[in-house]
Amino acid sequence: MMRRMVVVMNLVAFLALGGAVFFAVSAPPTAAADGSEDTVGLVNSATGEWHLTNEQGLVTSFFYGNPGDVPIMGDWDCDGVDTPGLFRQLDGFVYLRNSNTEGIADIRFFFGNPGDFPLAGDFNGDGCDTVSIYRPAEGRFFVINKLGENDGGLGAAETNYVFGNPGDKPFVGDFDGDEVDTVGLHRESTGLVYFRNTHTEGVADSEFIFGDPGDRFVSGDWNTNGIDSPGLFRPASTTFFFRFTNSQGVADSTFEFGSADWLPVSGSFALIGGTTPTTSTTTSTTTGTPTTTTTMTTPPSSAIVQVRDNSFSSQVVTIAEGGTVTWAWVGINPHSTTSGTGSGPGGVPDGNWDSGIRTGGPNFSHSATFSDSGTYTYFCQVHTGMTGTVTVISP
Ligand SMILES: [Ca+2]
Ligand SMILES: [Ca+2]
Ligand SMILES: [Ca+2]
Ligand SMILES: [Ca+2]
Repeated sequence: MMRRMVVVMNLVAFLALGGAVFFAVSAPPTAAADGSEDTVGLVNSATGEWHLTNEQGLVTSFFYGNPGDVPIMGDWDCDGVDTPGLFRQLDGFVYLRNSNTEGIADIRFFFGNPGDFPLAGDFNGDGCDTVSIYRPAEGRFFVINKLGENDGGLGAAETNYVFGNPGDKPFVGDFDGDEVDTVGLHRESTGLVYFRNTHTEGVADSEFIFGDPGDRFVSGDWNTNGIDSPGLFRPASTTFFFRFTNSQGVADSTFEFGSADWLPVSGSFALIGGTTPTTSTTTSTTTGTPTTTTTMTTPPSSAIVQVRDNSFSSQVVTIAEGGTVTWAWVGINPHSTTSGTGSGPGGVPDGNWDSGIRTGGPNFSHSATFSDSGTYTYFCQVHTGMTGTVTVISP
């Protein structure tokens, strides 16, 4: 999708020579912690309605929770899919669900005090997200690496430390790509973003300005390089702004969606299909002028597919006619991306593209440009069952 365009620009420069060619990338791609692109969602906390987007920009909606609950997203059951959680600030109760569907909580427990702010993340890098809290009155984070159960209390935090200034809004992400989530803070009054890369007390490891006063912050891996970076939901224009690096600068991509009073969430939701996003009639928080706009989605001009041990991720990508797909080797085993049917040694190449069998971990990429619309299947010549599809759409 659009969010991927900038990261492949340096790769695309190689492709200007034309066709499917081999090249070593100068900066090796890194596997995302959960192996897929993060997307955003919006929660109407007045009604408990969730609206989650997928990598094609389509929206899935369902109800979960009660009015006023604070929404979070995390991978509570360690299957790589982020699903809803709610924190009821009145009593410190946590309600987690393991699927992106309507239904009751799968996990319930309490943690923290009334007024605490919930945080979801993988704070110890074990592949499972847990719920921790930020206590604004003390500027203190309380981190715990397990979930509670059966309406019980969770006990004391494993780590706690002071970071940041009172009034700033906390967020969670893996800002250095070590697969451990740490915390940051966003100052809504100035757009200051600052974070730490360890769960220890100290000054910010990085700080920069992104966004305008009043923007609502989310973090995520928008370009699947394994590093989380800022996103913002701007209520006045119901638009998300994404930056792909943790540095000062303008947005690398935008996405218009939702309603001004909704709260942003982010994650890897594994949703297929959905409806075209729309923005609803809203009263701008800055001018009071009602505005109505509708957003059309268009296919992206490029996509990156991770070549993993042993799968292509995402297995199905959609791009616009004339676009480019880049396969980035992140696994250790030898693999190929070979157009054709079947898979493994029994696969039948059709000659559209073939990387050949390559080893070398994250030092390899192979790209192909698609000038005609259609559905293209491909496979790994080594591993039976390792297949993928590229769908090319006329703009
Ligand atoms: Ca999950
Ligand atoms: Ca964890
Ligand atoms: Ca980290
Ligand atoms: Ca990233």
